[in-house]
Parts: sequence; structure tokens; C-alpha cells
Amino acid sequence: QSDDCQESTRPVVPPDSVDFSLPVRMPRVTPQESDTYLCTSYRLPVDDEVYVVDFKPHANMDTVHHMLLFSCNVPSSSEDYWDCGSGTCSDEVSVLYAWARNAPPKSLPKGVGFRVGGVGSKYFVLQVHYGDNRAFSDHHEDCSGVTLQLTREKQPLIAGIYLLMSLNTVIPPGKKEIYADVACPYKKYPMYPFAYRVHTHHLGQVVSGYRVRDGQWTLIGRQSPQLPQAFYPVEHPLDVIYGDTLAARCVFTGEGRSKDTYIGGTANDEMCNLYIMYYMEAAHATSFMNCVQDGRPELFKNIPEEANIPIPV
Ligand code: IYT
Ligand code: CU
Repeated sequence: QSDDCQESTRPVVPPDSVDFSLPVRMPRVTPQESDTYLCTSYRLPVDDEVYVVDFKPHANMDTVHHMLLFSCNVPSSSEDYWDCGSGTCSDEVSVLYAWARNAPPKSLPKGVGFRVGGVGSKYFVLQVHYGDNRAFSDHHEDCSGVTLQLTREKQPLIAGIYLLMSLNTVIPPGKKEIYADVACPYKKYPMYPFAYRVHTHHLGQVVSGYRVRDGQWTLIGRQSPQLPQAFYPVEHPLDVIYGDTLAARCVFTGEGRSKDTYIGGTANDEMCNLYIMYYMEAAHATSFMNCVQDGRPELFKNIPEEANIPIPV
């Protein structure tokens, strides 16, 4: 079985071959209640720059709701594992991988790798959301996680994440439809989006992301945040170049709420996130970028109508 703790033992010696794998897995945990978020960290066993080129999930379908893999330099805790409520990392952090129940796993295109180690991030932090706790009534130990495939061989293309998020959306109670619009000018070397992930809490209906070039809107991805929040492939690959604008809209409903809903960390708060996974040529790649700017209403006047249509789940 793939979540077996037997085969999850971590390598002690830094692997010196060109290609090596790294298990980032929970250290035999037994969650005590439903909806527990546990985090564990793992330091890269080498100091040089290496590339993550593949991910293999090991998740117990009965217990794991989703898993997220972050990279950073300062994990929030030095314990073997901890409650993610006290944080994942205390420095700059990025998502590298997401696994969600019932969503097909997404692999990186050939020649594309996430750059880690060296002057970059040295730690991986794994977050596992354990759902229904009845699966743990026998108090067994769980070692869910992900095995990373790494290589020292320089990759021609570097993967990165561009995160668009709203920081100041307020959803009035009972309001049928409310938009959170985010947009930023793109001022870097060309990037090529190949996957995307959306994230909201319960009130999100649909999240859409676009490239705007010369007033023309081209879809990067559109998905319901109520479906498994994994990375989905960009259906019609495109480039994003200096001078373009990246824009995202989250559609929320305030129905069923009796108070204003704000952006925040709990299940009763909301979030509006669009993660764009891209690659860039190695020579001038930027690994992480984000955008938190409110979209101008004049710009969003021209957003395609599809962005306002909720996706039935
Ligand atoms: C306020 C908010 O929207 N938080 C999001 C996005 C976020 C991700 C990272 C914000 C920061 C980050 O360093 I990485 I500052 C958020 O927390 N999203 C959750 C996870 O925590 C990543 C998600 O599932 O997308
Ligand atoms: Cu959230």
C-alpha cells in the first residue's frame, strides 16, 4: 500500500548520484480529531543547487483530504511535526505541489524543474489535512506525504509560482454575488503558464485567471474552488510577456451568512487565490511572484462573461 510507513524511511546519507529521491512524509502520526492540519519539515540533504523534477504522492484516500508542499528557509517549528495552525514557515514561502482527493496528479513538463538549494530554499514543509477521523478509530499511524524526484543536472527551464490574491475583499451577508478582482502589470522575462490552482473557502463559486494584452483577455484557467483544489493543466498554453497584465476574479456569495465575511485564515473567513505554475528560461528565471493589487473597475469592465458564471459541482 502506498501510504505504508515501512517504505517511508528517510535517507540518512546525502545522496551523491546525479538523480536522487527524497521522501517528505509524516513521521507516523495519529490525528486526534477530524480536520486536523499537520505540518512536517524536511531539510534538503545537499547544499548545492538542485532541481525538483517530479512528485509522487503517498496519500491514504480514507484519511487525507489534501496535501500541500511548500518550500522556504525557516519552517515555523523545529519539531518532528506540528499543528499547521501555528504556521508553516516564518519567511517567504511558496507552494510547489498540491494533492487533493479525486484530482489527477499533475507532472512537470520535460526539461522543467523547481530550483531548490544553493541560494534558494533549503526546506520543504508538508501540510496534510486529515479529514474524517473515524478512519483513525484504530489509532494506526499515518505516513502520508510525497516523494520528490531531484536531479543535479541543470534544467533548461525553471518552474515557478505566480500567486494572485485579494487581501481586502468583504462579502456582505445575503449578497448574491460579489467579485474580488486582482490585477498586476507583468514586467519580467517571458513566462509560460502550464498549470493553475484556485483556492477559496466555502463562499467561493468560481475563480478565473487571464492574460490581458492590448485589451484582449485570454483565459489561463477557470475552476470551481469547491472541486478538489489541485493544480489543473492550462488547456490552451500561452505566453506572458513584459507589458501584459495578469488578472483574476473570484466570485463569492454571501448567501447563508448573517455577518460580513472577511479575508482570513479560518473556515468562516474567505480567501481569493489563483496560483499560476509556469516555466521560464533558466538564464533569467524568477521563481516566485505575487500580485495583491485591486483590479481597476475600468479594466474589469471587459472581463469575459464566463468569469461570472458559477461552475456547478
Ligand atoms: C490571505 C491568503 O489569501 N492566504 C492564502 C495565500 C497565501 C499563500 C502563501 C498567502 C501567503 C503565502 O505565503 I504560500 I502570505 C493561503 O494561505 N492559501 C492557502 C495555503 O495556506 C497555501 C491555500 O490553500 O492556498
Ligand atoms: Cu484559505
